[in-house]
Amino acid sequence: MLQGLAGTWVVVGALLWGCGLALLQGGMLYPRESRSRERKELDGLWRFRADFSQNRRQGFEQQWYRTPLRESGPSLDMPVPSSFNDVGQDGRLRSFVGWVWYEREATLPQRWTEDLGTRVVLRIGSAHYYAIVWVNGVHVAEHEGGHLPFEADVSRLVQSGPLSSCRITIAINNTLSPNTLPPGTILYKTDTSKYPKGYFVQNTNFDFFNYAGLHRTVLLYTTPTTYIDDITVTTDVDQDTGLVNYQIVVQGSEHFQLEVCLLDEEGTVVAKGTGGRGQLQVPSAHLWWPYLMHEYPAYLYSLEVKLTAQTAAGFVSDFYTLPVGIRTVAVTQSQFLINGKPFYFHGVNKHEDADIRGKGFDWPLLVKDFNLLRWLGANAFRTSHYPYAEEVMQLCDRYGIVVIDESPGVGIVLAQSYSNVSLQHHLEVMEEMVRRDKNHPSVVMWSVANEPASFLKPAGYYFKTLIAHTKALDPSRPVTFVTNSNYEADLGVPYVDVICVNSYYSWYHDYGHMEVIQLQLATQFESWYKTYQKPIIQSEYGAETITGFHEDPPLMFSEEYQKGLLEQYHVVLDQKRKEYVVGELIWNFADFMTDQSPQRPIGNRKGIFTRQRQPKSAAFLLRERYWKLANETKCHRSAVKSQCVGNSPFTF
Ligand code: BDP
Repeated sequence: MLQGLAGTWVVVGALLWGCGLALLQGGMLYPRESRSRERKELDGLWRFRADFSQNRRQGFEQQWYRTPLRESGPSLDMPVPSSFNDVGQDGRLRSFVGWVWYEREATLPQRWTEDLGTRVVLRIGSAHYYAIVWVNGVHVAEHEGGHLPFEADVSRLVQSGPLSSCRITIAINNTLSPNTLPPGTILYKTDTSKYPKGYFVQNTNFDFFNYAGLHRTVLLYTTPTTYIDDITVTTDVDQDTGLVNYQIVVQGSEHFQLEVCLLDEEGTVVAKGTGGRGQLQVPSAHLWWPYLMHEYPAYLYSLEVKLTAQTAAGFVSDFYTLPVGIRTVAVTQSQFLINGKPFYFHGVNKHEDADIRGKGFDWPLLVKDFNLLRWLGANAFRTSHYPYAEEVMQLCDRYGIVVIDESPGVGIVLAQSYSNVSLQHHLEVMEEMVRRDKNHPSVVMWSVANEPASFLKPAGYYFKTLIAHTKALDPSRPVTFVTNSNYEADLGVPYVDVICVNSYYSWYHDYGHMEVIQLQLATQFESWYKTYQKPIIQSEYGAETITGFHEDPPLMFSEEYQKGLLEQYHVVLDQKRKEYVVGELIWNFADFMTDQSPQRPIGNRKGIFTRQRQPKSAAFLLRERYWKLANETKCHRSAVKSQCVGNSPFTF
């Protein structure tokens, strides 16, 4: 349904029918258990060895994957998921660049190894950065990129003999190059009066520590050999009827039937369909609303898909259930609309980062973060600066936290990083990301990059191509990248749907002069808007703050300065949000680890929470603000003026 909005961009969910993932083969459904599917997580202790040899290639020269790792030398215990950098006491491992080797045995249920109608898949949630995988010494997969899952069908290997276990070896290299995402460079220091022979360092143009390892769950799961490979859902609303468009891809047979059922949260079937594509209609649909925008936010239906196929071995069935939120997203010249209502992003930028585990996935940390977000009254975050774990996205769906889903395109500042090789890789990464996250109602916009040198000549073609490709993959969502370039010089912004701008007034310049913030920020907004007439999000602003430092009058690094700086921004945001500013995301949710430098006192301290998730004074300031903003939205929606009194958080 094409809506006649006056704006620059209109949601066209139905067009997704025509969408084809041009370069990638196959789906990447989250591995869920069902009547036909089992999963076996391989989290826990793995054997580990870093290859400290001069060329870092000893593991390949000696073929460490051929025999158990313990046979080719000493190994360490390494937890998975976790970064390897911070768990040990060896400084060399913390800053290691090159190949590391992980290995573990998996014991397999008898049916998996004996039933030839079972397909066994090895899935790696994230291996940073380049990974090669062997099962029982046989190469099964290679993958480039540290933040997205990849898989290998290992059925043939585990079913080829009387096996009760298999040995999984994963070699991972965290070296970055000008063509990787994010980019980086290796610098050899050849002055032998200063550096030992062969000395090198890895340089990056991003501001977070290049943690590496197996950051997310590694697991084995099964499907029947004829199976549901991919599901794509887009939704729309017609009056009060919810429209759920689905498209299902099946692998393993050409002769099959598909039945789909949509269930509400009570488990009642509200719509049914058959076939590989179709539209389900849900009268009086419960829409998926963001947190604090509705009395019942984040309503999720369940799409149950049943596949039956006739194979040589008889009838097989496969079942997969996908959570579905019915909602629309649209952008006008000055608004961001969710379900046709103006949405104002009041939230944070995050990092996957914590003590000891680095970027390793951790349920307690995740639940704590979501509790903090909801305490804060945040309704949104950006996955700065790479795609986060799938479980994070699932919680966003569940709690109604709106997501700007960002690719690892951070630190694209070298001319070489605009080459065709880089662009091709970036296009593939967008495909992997859209393929993984396309069905999350919480994801309302894709961000293809953060703070690229978008003033460089090749940036125009690069971003035009990248954004067009992302829109072709998913015409149902707007696309952006986050800029810190000058509005007159930026060659990528003409192609975005929403302008996302980062600025650090009175932090990286005009140190200590908070009195200039209002003027500079107003000029920033007005210049961008006059040039493009597109909605604007203040996608980063903030100040470094060491918790417990107090100075009044405020001095830089004190809690008072962080609060004062934020308050200056808020004055202008409050004026401009009445016009075309549609969001504000603080930098950053929590303090996080970076490379060592004189500007980073054990990491970046711009968090409103410490790295251990304790609030600084600014967290209370933002909490008051976000709940007030939420109250306004609620009042706007329901026109219940009596609930708009005061600043205190309301509860539904
Ligand atoms: C911005 C970057 C972010 C940095 C932040 C900072 O987007 O990654 O951490 O600045 O300097 O430019 O704190």
